[in-house]
Amino acid sequence: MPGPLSEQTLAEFDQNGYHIEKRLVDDSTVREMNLIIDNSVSPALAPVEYEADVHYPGAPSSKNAPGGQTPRRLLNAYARDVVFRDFARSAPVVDRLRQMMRCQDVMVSQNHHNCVMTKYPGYSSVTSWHQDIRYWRFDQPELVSVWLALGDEAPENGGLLLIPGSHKLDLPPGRLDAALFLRKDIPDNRALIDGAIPANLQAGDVLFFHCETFHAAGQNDTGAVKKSLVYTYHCEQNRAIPETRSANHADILV
Ligand SMILES: O=C(O)CCC(=O)C(=O)O
Repeated sequence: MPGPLSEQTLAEFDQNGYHIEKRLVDDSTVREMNLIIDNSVSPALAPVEYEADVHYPGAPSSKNAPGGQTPRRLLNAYARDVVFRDFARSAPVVDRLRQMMRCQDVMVSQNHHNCVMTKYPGYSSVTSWHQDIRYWRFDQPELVSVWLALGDEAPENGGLLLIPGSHKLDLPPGRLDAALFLRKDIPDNRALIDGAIPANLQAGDVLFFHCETFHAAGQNDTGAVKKSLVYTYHCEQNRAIPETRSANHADILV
């Protein structure tokens, strides 16, 4: 098992708002997860969010349009299979989160992410620049997402792009549009976006990123489906605001 993160890696995580850990998950687990996902998409096993549901640029206009049945997220990953649960609560993941969030008791949310993200050739959409905290409601905006690549991820197949250090920005509301995406018509935003880097990942790599780190992703222009398992975590003391979507299902102590 890999050892703890060094002080230098932790300082880089604090500074950049993300950290990539190469090969944190072994090949046989990646294969098992891919098999389960491949058996869950045709027909898509509910609960599912479709590309047509997100209304992002490039998404099919409705579920009846060509490509309208293309899955975007297989929801409730934690409940789908023990292999997904075991990853979510595995020591290499949880120990790193304890270090990054500086607390002993870490919880995984069943309300946010907790899904397998799929990106299909032909019908995938563009996710514009955003912070994941935009729809979440917690006492503190201190959550970390864990993104496990189940195959290669790069800009060509819609892999994530990140803006290093952007979790520390305090942007005035006018820099964001009505849906809380970075407005591209603002020169300062364009300068920010110019500083983005691709999170090039291979199967088994894990990206940890802060909930205020701006990120985006394009369409999948390759011939193969991209699949990633994603969870979001917070410290036990940082609670979801009651009656919000963040508090819909119980968080799980890992
Ligand atoms: O895979 C993508 O298009 C980006 C997903 C994402 O950033 C999100 O769901 O918050």
